[in-house]
Amino acid sequence: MRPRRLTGAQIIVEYLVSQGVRHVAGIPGHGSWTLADALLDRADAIRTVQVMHEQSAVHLADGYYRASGEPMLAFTSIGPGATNTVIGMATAYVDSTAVALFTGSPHTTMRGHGLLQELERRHVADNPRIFEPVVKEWWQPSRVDELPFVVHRAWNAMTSGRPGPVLLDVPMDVQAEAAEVTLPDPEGREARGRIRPDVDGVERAARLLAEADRPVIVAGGGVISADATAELRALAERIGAPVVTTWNGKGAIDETHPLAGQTIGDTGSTIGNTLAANADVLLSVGCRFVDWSASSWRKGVTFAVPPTKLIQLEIDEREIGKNYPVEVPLVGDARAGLRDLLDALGGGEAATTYGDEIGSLREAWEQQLEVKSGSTATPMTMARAVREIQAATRPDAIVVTGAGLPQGMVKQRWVTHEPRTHLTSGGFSTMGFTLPAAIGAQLARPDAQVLAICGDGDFLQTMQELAAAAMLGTPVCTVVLDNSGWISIKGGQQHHFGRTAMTDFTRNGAPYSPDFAAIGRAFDVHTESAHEPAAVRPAIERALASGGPSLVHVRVERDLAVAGPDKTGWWDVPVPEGRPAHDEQLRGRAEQQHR
Ligand SMILES: Cc1ncc(C[n+]2csc(CCOP(=O)(O)OP(=O)(O)O)c2C)c(N)n1
Repeated sequence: MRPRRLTGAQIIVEYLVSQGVRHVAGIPGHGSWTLADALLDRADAIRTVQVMHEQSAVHLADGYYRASGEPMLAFTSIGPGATNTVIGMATAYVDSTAVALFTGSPHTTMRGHGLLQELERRHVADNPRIFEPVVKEWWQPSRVDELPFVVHRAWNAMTSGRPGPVLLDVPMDVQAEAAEVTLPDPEGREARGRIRPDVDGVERAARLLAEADRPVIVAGGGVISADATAELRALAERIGAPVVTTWNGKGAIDETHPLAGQTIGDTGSTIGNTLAANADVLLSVGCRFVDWSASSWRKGVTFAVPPTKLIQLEIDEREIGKNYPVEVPLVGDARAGLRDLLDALGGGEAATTYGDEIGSLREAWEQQLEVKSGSTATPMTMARAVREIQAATRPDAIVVTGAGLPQGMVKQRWVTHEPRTHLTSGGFSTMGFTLPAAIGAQLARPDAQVLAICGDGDFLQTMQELAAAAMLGTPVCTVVLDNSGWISIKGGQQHHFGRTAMTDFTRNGAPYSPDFAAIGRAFDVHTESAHEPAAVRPAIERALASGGPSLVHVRVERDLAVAGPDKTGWWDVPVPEGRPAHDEQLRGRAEQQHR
């Protein structure tokens, strides 16, 4: 490429264009005026999206990446705009999703002097250090001619190996100054190719799998981000192993496939937990074995490693052996590793001893689900609402959740058919994620039906993004499952402590909710209310048919006996003496795997 005279902001924007980035989202301020100005020049290639809170810009970019595998840029001004994004970056970091964040920074000539919105008492222009635990890498260039190097390093860091968010904190003068630079060609700078596990390990793993009576595959989010779902299914079919999934792994296999063992953990399925706990050989792919998926490592509830022998295929070597001892570590990319395992296994018949056990487990589980999902009561159960929402949508609809009962309910009861259609902040479980991430998913997949399934608490944290959806005309359907409170937290309190505090929304002793339908109308989006089971499906159908953004208000049952997903595993939360779950916690800990 020939040298060109470009400002710092132009270098960034031109690099985005060369990377094929089509959207940036954010809120400008004086700290990013130059970037906003440079974006104006490339409006032909990059669409700018205005959000109403910077947290949402990052969630939007995160949702875009989860839906498409393509990163985009979120941007803010200096100071408060930048710090507003920390929760979004933490969410992306914990779930290993690629998001690039640009923040404005004090002029290099003035930093440390206490510029408007500067954090400088411990170190000049100190904002990036707030982000240190939640970014893969961050840069604060001091000169414009550093930027060509910085942008390709940032892209490489974000997308290679285990993906994750990166931060570019760019001083205002560096954005504005110009230099004669040669833009890097992404072709020559990207870490292309896939890391393959070592051959010995692959052979040992293939032997173990071929000889297993009860092999189980546990698929995490790494399967989906590596686009390894075809290989996963082929391997499962080759060895006859059921596939169970973590929160972020949901979608790694069509949940109607005969080998789909569904989800695991405390709000998983009895199929998943029973199969995983009774495996003789477990192959994990791109999963971290966190407490929520592994029932706080209590032996025999979700996993029993050992005696189960674990083969751990994982791109990040630091995850190997972290939570369970491994029989065979396989450090590598999920897709490449699964292909290698398939090659090593060669042709042949599956020789497992499952018989019709998976089918029987599914039948029993479906009967259990029916109790809440088939309820005809009003107020309706959240389980019934989720069933009705699904009935109104296509099999490839994208569903987004962030926290609370809707997140667990969708994990447990939404039937996911395809990868990248179940998007959830699984690791950080972030209230406020749902709506902005759904807008991002819809931008990435304009033809898809995209549903943001929020609790009232989740929605109230970022509901202002109905304005973003309205301005964009993005046809996201926001469903507010309204139970007048933080009822997941209330349920946990009741279960563990035997009483509840601060979790109901009340006024004069009665449940309180804002008028969500009026909120929808106030933002001028298509609005529906559906408070009986039979009303939900037509309301969602009308909302989706409206062709624009919509809000569907659904009042759901608050009674804890039926409000949430079924508890299928175990979760360790410290409980003080004298509270009901205290002894159970101690017993659980005694049985817990020592890691
Ligand atoms: C940002 C953030 N704050 C607090 C929490 C803790 N938390 C988890 S779920 C939840 C309540 C969710 O309420 P809502 O969205 O109304 O769903 P519900 O469980 O009531 O159905 C809270 C407070 C969180 N996950 N994220």
